[in-house]
Amino acid sequence: MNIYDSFSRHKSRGEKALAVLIDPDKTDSENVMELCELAVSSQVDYFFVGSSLLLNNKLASCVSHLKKSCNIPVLLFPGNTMQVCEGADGILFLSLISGRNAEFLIGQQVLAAPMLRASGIEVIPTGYMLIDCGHPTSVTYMSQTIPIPHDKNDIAISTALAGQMLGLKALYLDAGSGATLPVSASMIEAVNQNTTLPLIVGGGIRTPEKAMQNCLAGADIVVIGNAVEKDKNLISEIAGAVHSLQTSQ
Ligand code: 1GP
Repeated sequence: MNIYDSFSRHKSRGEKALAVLIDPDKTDSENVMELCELAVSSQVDYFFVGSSLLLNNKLASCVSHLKKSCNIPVLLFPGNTMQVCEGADGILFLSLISGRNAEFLIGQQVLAAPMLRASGIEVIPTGYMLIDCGHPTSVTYMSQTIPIPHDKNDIAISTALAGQMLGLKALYLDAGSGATLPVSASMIEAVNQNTTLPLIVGGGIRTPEKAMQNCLAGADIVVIGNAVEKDKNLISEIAGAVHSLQTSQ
């Protein structure tokens, strides 16, 4: 089964999944091994790897360490074309549909497409939607885009619908890494009720309760990054919460 099939299966069966986001700048080979052990024992479903800004040239080695250390699928979650590298299983091929910066809607994708075709990496076309979290984030600054207001569910629905109608295969609602205000359950529910694509939600999720609330609202895949960098034990707690919903639906 390819990765997108597994996304679709989460959606159709109501089986919720957890992705752990890894910032290569903040991870070394020892960290990766420890992280993989925890992730395997907690049955983490995916690793996402990337950042809106990388300061070191450690992406390829991070992906390679992850691949050597466990069998959890590794997906690139790139901030730009410099974060396309071979060795990953797949890539969230992001189009920043909440913004109006052509460079992140289609420009970076044009540059990456030939490399991706040659790499054989599984490409998952993803409508990426930034949601305001009350303060500027690295990704809003780096992409030079304005996020969707936190409480404007109608804009989120319309944007998600447009992404689906344009043929994108997944949607990602992101409040941004370290967001103080995560995407609201009501926005997740609104988008989920108006679209049929696998729905990924991340940004500022720090507790099993919030992860579970997002899943109950309709998120198929919950992403955690920042919180895990501070406390690795959260992986098993949040994975337990997310996966507990599989049997109860
Ligand atoms: C950010 O959705 C991811 O793009 C994860 O956010 O680091 O806040 O968990 P956190």
